[in-house]
Amino acid sequence: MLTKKQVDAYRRDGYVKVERLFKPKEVEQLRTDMDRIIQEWGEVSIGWHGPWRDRYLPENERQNTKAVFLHNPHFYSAAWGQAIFHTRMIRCVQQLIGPVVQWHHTVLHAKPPELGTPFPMHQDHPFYPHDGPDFVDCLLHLDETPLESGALRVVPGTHRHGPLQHITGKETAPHLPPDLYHPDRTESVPIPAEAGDVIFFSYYTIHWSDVNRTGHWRRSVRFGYHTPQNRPTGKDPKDPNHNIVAAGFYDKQLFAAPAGA
Ligand SMILES: O=C(O)CCC(=O)C(=O)O
Repeated sequence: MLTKKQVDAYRRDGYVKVERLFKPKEVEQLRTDMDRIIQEWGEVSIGWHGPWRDRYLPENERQNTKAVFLHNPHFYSAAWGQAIFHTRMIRCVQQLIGPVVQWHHTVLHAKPPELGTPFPMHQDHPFYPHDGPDFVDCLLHLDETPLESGALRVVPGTHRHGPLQHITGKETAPHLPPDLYHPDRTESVPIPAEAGDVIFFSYYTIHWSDVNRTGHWRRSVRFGYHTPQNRPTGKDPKDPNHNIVAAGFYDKQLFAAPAGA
């Protein structure tokens, strides 16, 4: 459960961290399974492509970063399937967006040791645009995540701006124009975390993270949840993808209701 203070902080700042929401035993199981998933199914890449790299990394590091990204860990592990319905996490989401909650995605973002990839400033909205504000990203930390490991950083209050124009295209991951939004000019708050901590943030909240410069993995898994009224932009709402109801009941009235109703 979130306290009133935590709910208020989310509404004001667009994010809130809940410490040890996943108990050590739960984290242990998820970590063990994730190790195996990475070993058997994971592929190392440099991370997100795009011109932003020239503005965030020194020349000798620009194309040498490392990342393991992996969608749908529940394709491989029941523990990760059950995590979609993790009672304490879902209760928090309900407090933030309401009683009926749809799961949208689960994705691993792992930064390997030494040069684990950074992420440029962005909102998550352009990655999975929906037509309303009630979309919460939940970043579960599997490892101790000090600042030097590339912890998440957020720009408080930016969720209130709604969707912003991003640089997009075939050659790049969506990111905010560095001339307008860049760590050198845009103040952000770092959120170091422990294993089991979850950071809840709006998909409108501007965030980024730096290189992992430690000798340890920094693995975090993002779960996305939204209200059924918050529909994917440009898609048929009857599209069967991503419609797992994680809390409550999706009744016909909600289907007819517009976003934000
Ligand atoms: O894991 C991170 O540090 C950032 C990930 C991110 O940008 C995201 O989840 O959208």
